[in-house]
Amino acid sequence: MEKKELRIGLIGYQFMGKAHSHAYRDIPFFFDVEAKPVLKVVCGRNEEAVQQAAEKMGFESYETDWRKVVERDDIDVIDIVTPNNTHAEIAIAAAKAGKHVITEKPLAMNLDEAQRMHAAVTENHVIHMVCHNYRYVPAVQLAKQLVASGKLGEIYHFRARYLQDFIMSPSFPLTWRLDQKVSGSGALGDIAAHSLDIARFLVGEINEVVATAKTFIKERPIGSMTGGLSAKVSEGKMAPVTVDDATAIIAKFENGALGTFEATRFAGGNRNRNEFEINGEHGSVRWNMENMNQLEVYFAHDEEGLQGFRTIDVTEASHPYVGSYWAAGHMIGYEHTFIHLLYEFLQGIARGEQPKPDFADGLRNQAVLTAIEQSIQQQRWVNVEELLV
Ligand code: SOE
Repeated sequence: MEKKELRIGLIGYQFMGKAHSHAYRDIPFFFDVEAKPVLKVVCGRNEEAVQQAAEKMGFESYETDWRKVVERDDIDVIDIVTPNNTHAEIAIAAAKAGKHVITEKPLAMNLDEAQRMHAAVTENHVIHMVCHNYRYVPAVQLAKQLVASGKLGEIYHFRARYLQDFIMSPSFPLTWRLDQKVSGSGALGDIAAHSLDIARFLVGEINEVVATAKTFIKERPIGSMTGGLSAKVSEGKMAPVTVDDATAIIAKFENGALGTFEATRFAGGNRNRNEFEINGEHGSVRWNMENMNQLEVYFAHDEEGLQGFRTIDVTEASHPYVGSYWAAGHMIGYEHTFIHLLYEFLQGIARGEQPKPDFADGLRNQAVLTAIEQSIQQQRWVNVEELLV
């Protein structure tokens, strides 16, 4: 039987555009997906650049105005990989046009936008997702299985550090990622948001936070991103940095666990060290993105004298997702996290079932981010629930 097709309209084409379009191309190759993605149209404001991107990434056509993509009858899915200040307007228009919608993280710039986005997708009965791709690392999924099965018992600690260093040089320009009006926040929304999503996924809801933040370099030359995490200076003019370079958070979970989070772009030598450790009553797990196919586990009931952390290579056919690729011991990488997440998105659309993380998760994550921002400004503990009433 001919498979149903899902025609994709991708808004944006840089770092995340590459990750998403590559994933759509690989999904039918590795997974038995029930609806086949068709790369229909990619959109960007620079016509020459978007035309080149369309050719390279394999899209049938391109547009320079996202509204035209949303209006097109031959599009089923709007995939938003543009800077954060554009997510709300595009996602709400897409939902109103009856398109399924996925957006890069964080969902929105603030709680008001997140609430309006969540209302739009639910009122219009479309499938929605936020691209917190690290949930879809097989080792993180295995950690979830261990926590959910009760093997770790009651969870006491969730400890996360997301460490990067790409903006440490004072000559790294002021791009959209350092401009509050476009990004909403710095290390907080960009990388702590991932750790918070993993914390919610593995441990449960966070209901209270206290935090502090630092901006180490207060002004930079104006510039723009050039792909990946590279950027170029566009004018000699300096402008103030309006976001956090680093944020440190203490959190209380609803189930009694205690969380600590550090997110920084000033951790020299750490290119993308996204890591967490969970300590429970009967054991612990720890994971680090720079070694993403391994999960370290400790079980308190192991024989005395032989206790300690041991490392599981998460490459066995029985492990989540990996059986679809290669024989055990043959590693997968960063791009596969997008393949798994977007596979779940397409399956969700094909089956009419809402996959996770969705806009409800994005909204809750946004409430935690807002609570953290308030805590930083007001130097006090902030309750997350109170922001949502
Ligand atoms: C930059 O900090 C960045 O590209 C983030 O925006 C991504 O979400 C993260 O996965 C990698 O780093």
